Amino acid sequence: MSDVVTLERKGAIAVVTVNNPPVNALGIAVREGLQQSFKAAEADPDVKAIVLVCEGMTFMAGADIKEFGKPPKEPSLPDVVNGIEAGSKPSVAVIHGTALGGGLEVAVSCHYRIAVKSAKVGLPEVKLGLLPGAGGTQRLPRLVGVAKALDMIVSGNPIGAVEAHDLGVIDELVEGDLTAAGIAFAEKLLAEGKGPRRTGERTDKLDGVDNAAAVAAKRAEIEKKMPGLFSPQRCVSAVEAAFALPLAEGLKRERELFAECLVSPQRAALVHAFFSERQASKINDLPKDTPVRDVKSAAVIGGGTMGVGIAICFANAGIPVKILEISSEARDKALERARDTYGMSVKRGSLTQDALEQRMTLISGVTDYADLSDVDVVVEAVFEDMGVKQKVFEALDANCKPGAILASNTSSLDLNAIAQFTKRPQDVVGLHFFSPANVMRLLEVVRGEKTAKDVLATAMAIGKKLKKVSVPVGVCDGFVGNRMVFQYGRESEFLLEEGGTPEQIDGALRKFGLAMGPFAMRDLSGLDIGLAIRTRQRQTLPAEFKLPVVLDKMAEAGLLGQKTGKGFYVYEKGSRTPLPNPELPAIMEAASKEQGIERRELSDEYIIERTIYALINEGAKILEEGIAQRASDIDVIYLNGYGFPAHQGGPMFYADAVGLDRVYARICEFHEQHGAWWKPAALLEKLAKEGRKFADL
Ligand code: 3H9
Repeated sequence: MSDVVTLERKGAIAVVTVNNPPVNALGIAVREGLQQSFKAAEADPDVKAIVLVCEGMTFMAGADIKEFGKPPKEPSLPDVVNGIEAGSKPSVAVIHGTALGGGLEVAVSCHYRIAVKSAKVGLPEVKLGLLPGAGGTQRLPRLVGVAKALDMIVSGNPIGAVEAHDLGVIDELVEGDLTAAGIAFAEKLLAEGKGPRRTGERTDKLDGVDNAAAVAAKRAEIEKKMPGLFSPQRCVSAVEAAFALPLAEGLKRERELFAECLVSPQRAALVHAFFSERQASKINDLPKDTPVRDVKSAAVIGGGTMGVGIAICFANAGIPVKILEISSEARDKALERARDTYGMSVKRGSLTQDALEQRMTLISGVTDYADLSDVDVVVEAVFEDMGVKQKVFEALDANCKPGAILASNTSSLDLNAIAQFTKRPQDVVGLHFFSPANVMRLLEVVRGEKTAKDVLATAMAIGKKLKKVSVPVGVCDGFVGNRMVFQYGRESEFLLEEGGTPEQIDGALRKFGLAMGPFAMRDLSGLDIGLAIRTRQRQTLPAEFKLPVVLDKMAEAGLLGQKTGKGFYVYEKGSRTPLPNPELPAIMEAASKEQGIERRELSDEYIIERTIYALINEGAKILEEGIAQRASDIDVIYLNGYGFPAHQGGPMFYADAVGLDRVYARICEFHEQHGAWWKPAALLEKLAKEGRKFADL
């Protein structure tokens, strides 16, 4: 039939097979092939039923995302699915892997669905700034009811086949050969005299239910949890049409709303985020076939919060891990900490007690480096002090087997210097986890100047095993994420001295979409880290790099963040809700006075420029120096480690969207007004003057 879709007849059953690796996305060739195959099967008098099955790792994972933004090609997916549903012969979709987005829309346009138990189904379009645009918003509510359909479509989260079976999305759970299972199911339908059963014609799940109440509740939830997002409210409007309008009109309404989403800047940003994440794992000078070392066991040095979090990541991936501590008391405490951390997941209901016990069997505690002689990878997570790191790496060098990967979780120290403490710098790499390590998805994989290629490839593979988003970075102070955040933190403090308040600055950045503003974040992590950096900078930086003084004044007043109950905000006992700190205005005024600044009104737009442009300028310097491979890698780091809003695409994508000429011009003004920190990156200047974007690099 076509290269990617084939049609075969097995007795009275036509088998349509899609084979479009890697994920059977519904690009133009698949749409054409599907339409032609179903038409041919419909026209063949010897065919009595049709089975749709996919080759490879998954059922269709959705529309081909690469086609968005390009001129549309016929047949459209809505036309294909409407044609399948209208067919006069019963059709059966056989699902394995994931049936997502357009994939599920194809499946629900078939008259019956069977799936393997491990399969997942969902409509994740909202995560790409879209809504299901090929009938999903009209057909899913007819199968599962409006409330459940709204949950699935607005969250974008898939459900497992067993739940889908309970809900009536899947008719039967099967195992073994997929095509054989599909044929057997179709033959059973024929034997029982069952014909087409069109989802679009059903109304039983829509009738007699207060659908309007479900819609109102979802709208209120979106208003609260996702303000500023473009597509979720439109998802609701589309689902509303499923019960308010006849099918044909509902489908039309869905198309209109889909078209609005398709041209929204948020869609472009979210699709950028999707592809950037996948791109980040590809390293330019590392061939795909670079060998990877075996990693069957691990160790973590240091059983503090970070070390235990890292150990939990290994245990969650099924890799046995030893935690090394300096004493048996500290070792026992680390194991207790791991159990407590898992315990919280049990309390929340995300882990069973049995799973906790099973994972704890993978975590053991040791106090002697000799016990690490057999492990494949070690991650050091001790205090950030070069002297301490030296002792650890010398001990690892003396005790670990040849070929073991020696990783450091340092967030700011020189990895090349750390590697020199061993006689095998080629085996040393940075694995920079973000706190809490068992929760945060980001992993900066730091490549030292001597790190061997297979060690780097293995480090990236470890990240994947631990379900992290791994991004390779080079060695510099703070690597990519923290080096940029220093600039952002400093500028936000300057804004306090210039007239802003924590409430206003945090509020402006939250409106921009950040999960948390800089001051709420500072209070959470404690002011000491920022203070230590400031003190170091004061001793080492040339005089033209002015520094804010507000942190020092706060420390003098004992305002160190949540742990002291007071920081930029105050916190009532046992609460993490930030409340205005009445001591702060006087402190900020004193800081302004000391810096000779007259306080003034700041607009939200100005706050965004001063903080986000500081990130962008540093990001450009990082690119210039080759510390990050590509601008989109920086975006991935910010989206996954720093709460940057995905619908803004990351700082570098945002800069491209604003226009580099505009960003550059503003940075030049800041340079004039605020001095040395704002020296524009040469790369930014060059791109702005050439009318290019970071994405063009
Ligand atoms: C939609 O359907 C709209 C419709 O409602 C209406 C239309 C009118 N297209 O993630 P992986 C690539 S919107 C193109 O690493 P995994 C991916 O870039 C769509 N390419 O694998 C990567 O390429 P490369 C709704 C796609 O096993 C490779 O496949 N659907 C697509 O970790 C492997 O991907 C979704 O949003 C695509 N749709 O996870 C589902 N999907 O190797 C999006 C993947 O060159 N996809 N690629 O880097 C996923 O969630 C995951 O890819 C999946 C597999 C779970 C399927």
